[in-house]
Amino acid sequence: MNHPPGQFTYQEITGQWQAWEASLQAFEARRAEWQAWLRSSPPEMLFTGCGSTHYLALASAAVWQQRTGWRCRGVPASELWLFPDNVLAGNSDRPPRLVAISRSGETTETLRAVETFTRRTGGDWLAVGCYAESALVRRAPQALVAQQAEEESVAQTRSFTSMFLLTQALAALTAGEGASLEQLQRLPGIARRLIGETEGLIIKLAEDDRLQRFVFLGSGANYGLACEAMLKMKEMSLSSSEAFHFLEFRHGPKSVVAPGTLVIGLLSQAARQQESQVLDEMRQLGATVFALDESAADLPADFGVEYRSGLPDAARRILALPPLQLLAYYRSRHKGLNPDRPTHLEAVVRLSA
Ligand code: F1P
Repeated sequence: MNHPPGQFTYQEITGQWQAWEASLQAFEARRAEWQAWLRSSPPEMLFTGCGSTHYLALASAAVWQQRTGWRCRGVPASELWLFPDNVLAGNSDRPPRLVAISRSGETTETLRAVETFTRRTGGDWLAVGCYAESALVRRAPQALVAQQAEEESVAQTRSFTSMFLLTQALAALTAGEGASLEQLQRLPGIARRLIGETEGLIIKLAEDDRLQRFVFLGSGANYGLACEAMLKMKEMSLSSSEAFHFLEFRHGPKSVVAPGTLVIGLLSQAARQQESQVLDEMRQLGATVFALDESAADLPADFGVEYRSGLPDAARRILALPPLQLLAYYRSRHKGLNPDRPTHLEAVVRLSA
C-alpha cells in the first residue's frame, strides 16, 4: 500500500515518547541483572557504532564518563575494526569493555569491530540495538534492546533517542553524578508535551526559505547530539548542515555565517555563559539563532525551545532531539522530498569485503 511521503518518519518522531516509556519499563524489569553487570569497573569503556550510532557512541561515552568516572571513549566502528592499534591500548593487563550500538544489529563494520575487539582483548561487551533477533544482539553476552523503537524509515529518530535513553539508564545505576533512573522515567511525558508545544515554531523555521545553511552547536555530551541533529537535516532534506563543538565554531568555521544561516545551539548548564556569548556573536554576524535549553529567556536568540522539564542538565539533554528531528522532517517535506527514503541511503550498510 502506498504511504504518503514521510508518514513513517512523522509517526516515528512524534510518537517516540512511547518507545521511551516501553524501553525504560523493559530496562527496569532487568534492573538487578544490570546492577550485577556494573559491579566490576573496567579500566576503560569503549562505545562504537556507525553514522547515527557513531554519534550516539560519542554522546553515551561523555554521559558515562561524567556519571561513572571511568575512562570512556566513542569511536567509529570502522576505526576499531581497521585501526585497532589507534583505539586499543597495547599494554593493559585488565581488558576494556565495549558497548556496540547498532539499530539494525547487522551493520558490517560494527560486527567486525566487535570481532576485532574480542579477538584482541578478550574483553566483555554489550550490544545496544532495536532488533532482538539481529546478529549483533544474538552474539552479545548482554544486550539492551529498545522496545517499540524499530523503524520503517531509513533515518534514525526514535531508535536513536530510545537507545540513548537506555545507555543513560544503565549509567544511572552506577554511583556518581548524573541523571537518576527516576529522572529519566519522567522524560516520556515531558517529550510528549514538548513535541506538541514546539511543532508550530518548527514548521515556521523549516518553511522559511531565507534559511539555507544549518549549523548545530553542542559541547560535552551535547556534541554527539548536535552531530546527530546535523545528520538528520542532511539525510532528510539534503541541506547544507554542519556540527561543531560550541566554541570551536569561532576558530574558522564561523566564516560562513551570513543572513541565511540558522545557528542552532544545544545549551549546557556547565558552559551556558560561554555558549551564550558564541550565539550573541553569531547574531552580530547576521545569523538567525535558535536556542534549545531548560529556559531560553535570557539567551541572545531569535527563536527558542524551552524544555521546562524541572530536570538536571544530565537528564534533559535528550529533549533537544525531537524538535530538531521535526525541523529536518518539515524542511524535507517543504522541499518536496520523502524523508522516509533519503537519497542514496539504505537502512543497513552491508559490506562484501
Ligand atoms: C548505521 C547507519 C545509520 C544511517 C543509515 C545507514 O545503522 O549508518 O546510522 O542513518 O541508516 O546505517 P545501524 O548500525 O545503527 O543499524
